[in-house]
Amino acid sequence: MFEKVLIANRGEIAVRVMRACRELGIKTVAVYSDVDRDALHVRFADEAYPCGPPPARESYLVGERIVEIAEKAGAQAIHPGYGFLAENGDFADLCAARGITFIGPRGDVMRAMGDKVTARQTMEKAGVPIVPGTTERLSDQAIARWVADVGPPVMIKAAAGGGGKGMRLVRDEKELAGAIARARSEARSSFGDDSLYVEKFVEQPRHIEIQILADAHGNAVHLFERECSIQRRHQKVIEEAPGNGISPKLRERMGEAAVAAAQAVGYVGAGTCEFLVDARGHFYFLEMNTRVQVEHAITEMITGVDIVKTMIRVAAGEPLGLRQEELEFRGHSIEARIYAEDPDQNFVPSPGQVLVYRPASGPGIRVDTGVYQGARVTVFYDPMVAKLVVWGRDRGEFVVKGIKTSIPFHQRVVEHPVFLAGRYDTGFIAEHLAGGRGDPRPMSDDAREARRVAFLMAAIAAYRRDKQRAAFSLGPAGGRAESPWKVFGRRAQMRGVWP
Ligand code: MV4
Repeated sequence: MFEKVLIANRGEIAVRVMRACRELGIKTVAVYSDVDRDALHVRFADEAYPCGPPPARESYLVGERIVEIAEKAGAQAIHPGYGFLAENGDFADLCAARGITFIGPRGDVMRAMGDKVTARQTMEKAGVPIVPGTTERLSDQAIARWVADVGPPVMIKAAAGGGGKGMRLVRDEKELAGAIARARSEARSSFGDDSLYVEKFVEQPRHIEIQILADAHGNAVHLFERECSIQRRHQKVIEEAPGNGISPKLRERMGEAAVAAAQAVGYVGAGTCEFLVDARGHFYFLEMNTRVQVEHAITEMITGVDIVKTMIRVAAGEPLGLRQEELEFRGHSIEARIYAEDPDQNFVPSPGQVLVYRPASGPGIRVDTGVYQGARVTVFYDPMVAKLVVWGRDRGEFVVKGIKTSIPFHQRVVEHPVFLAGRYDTGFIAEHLAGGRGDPRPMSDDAREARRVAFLMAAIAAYRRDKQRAAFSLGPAGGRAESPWKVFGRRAQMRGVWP
């Protein structure tokens, strides 16, 4: 096992990885930019080294400098967290060339999955169902021919893209030429690679992803699914595990597909296969994330498996020590991502000092955070400051209340009848939450009043649900008379990220 690991990240995930290291008896090394001198991850580490000026391009993304720090500090491995260098195959190669273990899959595996066309080819070969479409980079003419052949609606996607960037929906062939041109130029400027491919558009899809774990000895397992359909502009807002309405049979088939995907590429570490699931319950591979994800914690809550410790162990060459047959999940977990953004002002960033920080706590509640009372939130990095992760016996028991700041938005989501019923797809926010589209036009007074009335009704409905829990219990077990979530949830407050 490693004696010392460098964590090439900041915020809640750096703290999360350091906690795993500590539990494994490993010393931790932090790196920090000039604005992060007093950040939580620096306080949490055994040692810390500056890595450059505030912009990530000049600090957290400078692979060569990070490796030099690891060498100087005597770290045998680097954990990249998520974002920054986490899915950079060249950085993994650089680590390997310098004799440092990159905690994650090999560089060539990351590059193969990072290129969506190569990923689709690989998955098709492995027998994993992909979204119907092309598995080649196409010229404008070839795209036009394919669309003329199968007919709209289609999605034009960038091979170098992912996560919704450089993506265009075409519902009418008349829009095709313009969509291709825009997709190409966006891909060229965002990724320096304008190759495109086409997929059939999947209507009202749900985003279901499977967590996998694999070791260097050929063992691979899946840890069931997460549902991440509640997104705003391709940013996840709320995630759940298990997914809603996923039958044991579908779960098994998706899990087997994800394990086959991992084995096809010789994957080592923690990874996630993203699928779209359509209204008929057909599933299609979308992309593979070759890192630990923000939402890994909800899977940890329902399975009891520590994903971060496992990825460190397998990077050190240890066998997985988990067999698929012995894995099971219990209860239901939901994560709310707390962003330093004002949902009532079109989600503008809200940097400043955290004046009051009172996280929820208690049985079944986990808060992973990168801040503390008195910490400063800057505009330089991702605005996610904390994750509220909760566990309950079933989904009907679950009410999150009293998150006073960053997210009245979460309350609007979790109190919505469609959310409570678990019958939503990726269009939920746009369809059901006024202003959720990030509409730049201010709401009319009438619309605001209508929404106030809607909230009141939702609040009353929620109150009635609490009163008549048995009648409203949505999960299999039937609820208790009093929900613990109400009590603990109300304690969750994070007030005043003031400019
Ligand atoms: C799609 C799709 C429908 N059909 N592809 C968005 C992010 C990127 N990972 C893929 N995305 C989508 N690809 C086809 N062929 C719908 C989406 C999509 C979406 C997917 C998951 C979660 C939220 C979403 C919101 C809008 C669109």
